[in-house]
Amino acid sequence: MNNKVAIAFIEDAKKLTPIVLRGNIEAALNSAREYGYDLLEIHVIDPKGFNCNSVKNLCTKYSVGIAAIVTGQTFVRRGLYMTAKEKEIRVKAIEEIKGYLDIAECLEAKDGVIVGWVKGNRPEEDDGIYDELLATGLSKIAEYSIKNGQRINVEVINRYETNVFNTIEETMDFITRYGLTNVYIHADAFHMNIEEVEIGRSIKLCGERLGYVHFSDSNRRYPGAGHTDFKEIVNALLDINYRGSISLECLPLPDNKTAALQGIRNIRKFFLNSEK
Ligand code: LER
Ligand code: MN
Repeated sequence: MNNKVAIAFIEDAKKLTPIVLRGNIEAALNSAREYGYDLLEIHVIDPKGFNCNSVKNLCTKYSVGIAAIVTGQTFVRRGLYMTAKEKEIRVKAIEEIKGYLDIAECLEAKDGVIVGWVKGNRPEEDDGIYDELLATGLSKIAEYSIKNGQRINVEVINRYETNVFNTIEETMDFITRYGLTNVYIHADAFHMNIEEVEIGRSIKLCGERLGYVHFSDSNRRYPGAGHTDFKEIVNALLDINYRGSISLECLPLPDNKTAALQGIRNIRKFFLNSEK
């Protein structure tokens, strides 16, 4: 398997948030290494209070790199999003995302920054300006990301969590329509299972534009604990020569350690079986 394998981490979250590693970041880096992961994906709660240099030293100490920095908490905890009709909220959201990009630069994140829920939601009465707002916001942060040697990955999320793009095709169309550079697709096996007609075909549609991938099963447990056809997913990733990381973002069930260990074991197994 040529891809690095990452595991998601957050300091604290609700019990059923699909993130396995929680708590102290040093303990998380230690666990990531112990379980065999190459990289940590950090859901940073607040970029302002984040001590980048100390995390950098810990990454060296535990020989674990950083895959990506996730911006979702900007929306979840502070209600900021890029498509808000209030300019003040949009400006604050974009400033925060730049803070996440600075962290990604400092930690030399391999895959960049994730823009998921921070895209926000369209109001029922969409008067057509929301695509414009999103495109403007994305080009601002993409421009910033080029300067700091990072990239933007737009996560495609299912309809029950957001109404701004639910399929890969819609997201690809948007990126092409607005000519966005340094903006990549972030595919998540759980969301694809809900929204895509043919998962393999959708992955192939991304080609070089696929920047990042989350793995969890149909029930959002570790890959292999549900009925998602990972063979189809992995074959498509191999077909397009995907070089980004595979990141475990799943429920910590039946417990955190089992999810982490079974997750990486099955991810490696799926790739090994497809590469044969
Ligand atoms: C949300 O369901 C998700 O998949 C996360 O990666 C968003 O941060
Ligand atoms: Mn995800």
